[in-house]
Amino acid sequence: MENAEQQKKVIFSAIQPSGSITLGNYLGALRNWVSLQDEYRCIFALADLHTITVRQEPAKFRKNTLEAYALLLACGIDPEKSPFFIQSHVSAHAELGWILDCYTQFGELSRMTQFKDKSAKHADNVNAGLFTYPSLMAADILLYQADLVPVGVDQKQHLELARNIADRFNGLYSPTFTVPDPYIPKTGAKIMSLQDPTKKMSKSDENINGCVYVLDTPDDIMRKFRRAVTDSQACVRYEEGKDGVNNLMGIYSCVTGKDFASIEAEFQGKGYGDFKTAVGEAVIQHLQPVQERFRQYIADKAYLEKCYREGAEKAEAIARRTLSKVMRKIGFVPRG
Ligand code: ATP
Ligand code: LTN
Repeated sequence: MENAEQQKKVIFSAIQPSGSITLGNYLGALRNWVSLQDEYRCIFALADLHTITVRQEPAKFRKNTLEAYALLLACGIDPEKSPFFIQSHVSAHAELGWILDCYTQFGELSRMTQFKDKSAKHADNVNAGLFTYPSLMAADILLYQADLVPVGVDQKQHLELARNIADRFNGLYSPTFTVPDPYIPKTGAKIMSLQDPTKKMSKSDENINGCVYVLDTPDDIMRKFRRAVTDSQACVRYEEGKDGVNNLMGIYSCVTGKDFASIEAEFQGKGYGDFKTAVGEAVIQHLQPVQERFRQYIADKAYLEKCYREGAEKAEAIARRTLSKVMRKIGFVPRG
């Protein structure tokens, strides 16, 4: 039994508690995490150290973190199966993050599109952390010797950098890190904003109508879908250039399991009004049990604390082992 567990591949992933969790996070990432928990040895984290690369209001940051923790449990993360912790509770992340900064090139970081996007968006606070964010992300992954990292397609570039850093370190010293592969789901890989379907749905978007939150009320969800931007063709068909409709079809497909051909057949001869209402209803129905479980978890602070404390203890044991190995190879004097 123990051996079978050891032979499973390791999965690591994380999400930032930078705001309320969106339907994009849920369909693109969280739902997949849940389904991977039996087949793999999974470790999950809330990447709160990453979150402070954008200025946070302390009380709200704390609340977002606890809510995200409870919501992930509500989505089906099982802390008995998969250690689930808060990144700042395991200091090895910050330590290896610094070390890997010294093995990452300025030029590599300059090419990261998320840095370019976020620095344009927060032009008044283009801090060094925003720039070196991908080496901290590499540290998250490499500490656990992860084989696979499930992420949305927006994180692929960061993952490639993590692979390069791992390869470089292994080449300079000796094999130390497992070189991780991305694990990108086919459906739901990128859910777009309902207001600007050329941009991804993002929890830190200022336009809240573009973004459906997992904890939105049914009325809010319906209102946002009814207002979703489409086109002037009034025809439910998946086609290049129909970004708004394609996105709604993607969402509908994700929550109902129907493929695009059957969705097109279902709405043949119907207008966008009917289609948007159907998508809204399907999403509301899909999220309802998650919302119910969330209310139970968030009311039980003692249970939440027990879970994240135990998660950090389990994660720490693995992370320390990797960090010690790295430090020994570099030539740091052990404290003894
Ligand atoms: P922020 O707005 O703070 O950048 P975010 O909503 O983009 O946040 P992250 O915390 O960066 O979310 O991402 C968490 C996970 O959700 C990642 O695996 C990411 O790939 C995935 N994800 C984020 N947005 C989407 C989306 N619109 N569609 C599919 N997956 C997404
Ligand atoms: N950068 C990711 C969140 C994140 C992550 C990670 C994902 C931080 N550390 C490690 C996978 C593995 C994001 O913004 N989506």
